[in-house]
Amino acid sequence: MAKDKRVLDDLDSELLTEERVQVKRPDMYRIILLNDDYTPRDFVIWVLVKVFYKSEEEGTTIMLVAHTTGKGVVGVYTFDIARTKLVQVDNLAEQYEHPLKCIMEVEEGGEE
Ligand code: TYC
Repeated sequence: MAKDKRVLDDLDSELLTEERVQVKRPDMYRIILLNDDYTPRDFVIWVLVKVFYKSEEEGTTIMLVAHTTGKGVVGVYTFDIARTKLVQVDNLAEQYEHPLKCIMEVEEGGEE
């Protein structure tokens, strides 16, 4: 009897609640390169190589897509990385006095 009581006491002292942690992947952000009529093509490619670590070939393709369709997808990043890269593009564009612009949009489908 005394032994049974001890078993029950031990069970009581244990945490019997199951912890359920809801995990959700962070939202991701697409960076879009916008075309304009003034920024030199080579400058656009240079920015894509320097800021986004694209190869010359990838940079050229992305630049040409933006040039011909109005915009081109550069890549998908977490919020902080996307924000940082946008600021870097803005700073380079301002420094070299070109109107080059990128925007970021949320990528739907952050998974549960
Ligand atoms: N349209 C520009 C030109 O003809 C080149 C360019 C391409 C500019 C892509 C911006 O995102 C851009 N000089």
